[in-house]
Amino acid sequence: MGSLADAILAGDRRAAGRLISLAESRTSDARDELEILYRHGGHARTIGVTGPPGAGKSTLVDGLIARLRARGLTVAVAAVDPSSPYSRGAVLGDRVRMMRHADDAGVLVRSMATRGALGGLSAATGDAITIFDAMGFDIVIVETVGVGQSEVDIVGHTEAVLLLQTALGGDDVQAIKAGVLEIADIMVVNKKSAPGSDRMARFLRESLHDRPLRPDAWTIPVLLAEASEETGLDEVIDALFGRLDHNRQDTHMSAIRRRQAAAHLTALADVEIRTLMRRLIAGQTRPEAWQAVLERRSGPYSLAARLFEQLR
Ligand SMILES: Nc1nc2c(ncn2[C@@H]2O[C@H](COP(=O)(O)OP(=O)(O)OP(=O)(O)O)[C@@H](O)[C@H]2O)c(=O)[nH]1
Ligand SMILES: [Mg+2]
Repeated sequence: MGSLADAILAGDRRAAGRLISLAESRTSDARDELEILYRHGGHARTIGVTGPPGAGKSTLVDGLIARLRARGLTVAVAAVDPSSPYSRGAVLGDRVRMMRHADDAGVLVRSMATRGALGGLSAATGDAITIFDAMGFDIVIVETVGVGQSEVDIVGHTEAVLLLQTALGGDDVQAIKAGVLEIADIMVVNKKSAPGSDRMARFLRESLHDRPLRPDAWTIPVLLAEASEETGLDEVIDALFGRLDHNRQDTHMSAIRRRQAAAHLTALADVEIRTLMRRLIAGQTRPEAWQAVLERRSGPYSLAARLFEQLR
């Protein structure tokens, strides 16, 4: 034990990739290594980038990498791939686009698998952050499609969340998932040359204005960008650093650290409980219990309750 962790601490990228794969399949081997690495971390600044499919998240992240590198900062990216075959091309596109950083030792991009683990994606994302942080990357970016609660869980691991929107596709504020809106620290209307972008930005600003002041007294900036043309990216970087500086005020930081730790802990515990439950269900060898459900003499409700009692 500890050999993978040692290699990773020495900067071995292949070892990092191996441990992420182990973490994704949630083998217990990963746990001890991650535990070691976690104790070496706590220095990386973490950024979440979320938004609807095709909003330009990867394009924006690519532009951010270049600017962060220009400031002398090292950057690791965990990109959560959508599992639907429909998005496969875009995912490949991610890799191609980010290839321009492929020879840069200060940049590491890793796709996170969405298949396989039992709802373990959020846990694995937290693990990837643990690994990149231990390797000494200054900035860790998590890219994930913002379509549901699981994505909100994923960005919960980060301390600054950038929400990308576009005026395309008829999206409007009402269509933006409330949970994602809750967690956004910076909003960017991307593809700003598209018709309706200004209206969209105004709409966002107005609805944010009507909301109560956040406990951390942070005012959410709404920016416009054209990621593919690299326009508006300096403003996005400034806003991001503004947010990170704001977080440095210790009262905010401790709340954020607690939220991040809670997100990771919840994700890990979720996986453990699910795995245990599946094992219990698979090992439910009393055929009469199944038979009763199949013949509708009893329901899955009482059976589930009984299994849960066993779990307790
Ligand atoms: N016109 C225009 N196109 C853009 C802009 N940003 C990205 N695109 C294009 O939009 C498409 C999707 O961009 P991606 O960066 O892959 O978007 P994404 O949000 O990462 O997509 P998923 O990860 O699949 O959800 C690509 O064809 C980009 O070239 C922009 O600012 N303007
Ligand atoms: Mg993408």
